Amino acid sequence: MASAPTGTYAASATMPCLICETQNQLEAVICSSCCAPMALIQEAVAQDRDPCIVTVVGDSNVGKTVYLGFLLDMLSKRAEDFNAVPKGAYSVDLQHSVITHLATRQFPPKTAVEADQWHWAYYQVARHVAPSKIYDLVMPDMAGEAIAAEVASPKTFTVIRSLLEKSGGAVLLVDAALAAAGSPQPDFFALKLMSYLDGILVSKGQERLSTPVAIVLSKADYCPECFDNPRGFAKTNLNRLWNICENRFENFEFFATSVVGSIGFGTDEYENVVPYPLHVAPRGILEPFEWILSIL
Ligand SMILES: Nc1nc2c(ncn2[C@@H]2O[C@H](COP(=O)(O)OP(=O)(O)O)[C@@H](O)[C@H]2O)c(=O)[nH]1
Ligand SMILES: [Mg+2]
Ligand SMILES: [Zn+2]
Repeated sequence: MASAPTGTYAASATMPCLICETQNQLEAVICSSCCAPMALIQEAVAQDRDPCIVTVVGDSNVGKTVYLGFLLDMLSKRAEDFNAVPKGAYSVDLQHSVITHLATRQFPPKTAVEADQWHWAYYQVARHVAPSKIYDLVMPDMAGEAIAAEVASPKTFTVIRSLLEKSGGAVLLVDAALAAAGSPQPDFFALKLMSYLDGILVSKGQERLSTPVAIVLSKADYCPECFDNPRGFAKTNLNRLWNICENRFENFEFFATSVVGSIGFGTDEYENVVPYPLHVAPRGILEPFEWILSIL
């Protein structure tokens, strides 16, 4: 009969999650509480710097996945004077999926609501002008439904709150095409999100909300006037959002973006009319991001 092991049964080593601070087993792949990949934490510990988290938020279907995929792709292709290195192959998955779909003239599929299915990306970004300053960027691609659920009743998706609490900056996507067509939905959703963000930042003890928030008017190819004057477009078509920004946020700016140059319409296998991107012509993708880094 084997003798009982003499070693101690000390709890095996744990590590706090970078996002929600829950203790996880060292060998865990994703955080048991918020589903952030534990590889993030290991990378961050190895860097010995506080990572800079930039969170992309917005309603379902505003274009978060497409925007984030393009942003990461442009950064890793050394756009402007950025130099970005993905840390871990999992970081490339989102970019890979978005670019591959658009190359075959399709938009990527809808992001799953479940947090354990989200793509997370961890990139180290430096600029040629100041190569010694390195930003560790953590950017998850979240589902709009999850963001809406959390904003409507906080603590439904705690990962979203933890992320925003830890974020150095946020990118809020607003569907400019819908707003230009007269729908109040983009304005109300953005207003709710900004007031949610306001609440989080206030509880962090910031009296003046200095966290930079870049408001990205997406799908601006449908309403090109956005590019000429994004602030003017927001004042006219997103007045509630404009007012809360002006009243509560010290650092906010509006940007117009679009990823496609032209769109065709066809039907899918269920006979639904769906848009097909005929050619890719990214505009205004890097500017919001550059602006956030200039404030951090
Ligand atoms: N016209 C136009 N449509 C876009 C653009 N980006 C996204 N879309 C449309 O918006 C839909 C949703 O995009 P997605 O990135 O999945 O949105 P998410 O739900 O916020 O992640 C896509 O399927 C496209 O139909 C763009 O730059 N221009
Ligand atoms: Mg998505
Ligand atoms: Zn966690």
